[in-house]
Amino acid sequence: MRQHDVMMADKKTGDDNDVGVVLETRPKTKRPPLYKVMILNDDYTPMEFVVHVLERFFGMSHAQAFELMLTVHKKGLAVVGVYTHEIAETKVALVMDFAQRHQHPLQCTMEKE
Ligand code: TYC
Repeated sequence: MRQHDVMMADKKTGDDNDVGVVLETRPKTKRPPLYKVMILNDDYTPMEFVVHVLERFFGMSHAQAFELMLTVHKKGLAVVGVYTHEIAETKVALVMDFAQRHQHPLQCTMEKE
């Protein structure tokens, strides 16, 4: 049967084969939203404690940690890492708990990038 004849047959019977299904041509690769984790300066937390926090929870070398601690000390705050929501939330909670247990007022917060 010719294409014209098929179409005419469909028109009469409503026997339509492609009923509005859109097929994906590309796979979805959506990235999750990211969050900056920051630490804030204060007048009381010892420098060595901040360095230890950066090594322990943010995987920095001693030299990297010392440098970033000094940035926070001078500028007031710095981004210490960028993570997905759940990981950022966990880092903030771990740092805040660790600081509180050592009775230091160190503050750690997160913000959408
Ligand atoms: N300002 C603190 C001091 O002089 C050191 C410090 C650095 C505290 C970074 C907090 O996030 C901080 N002892």
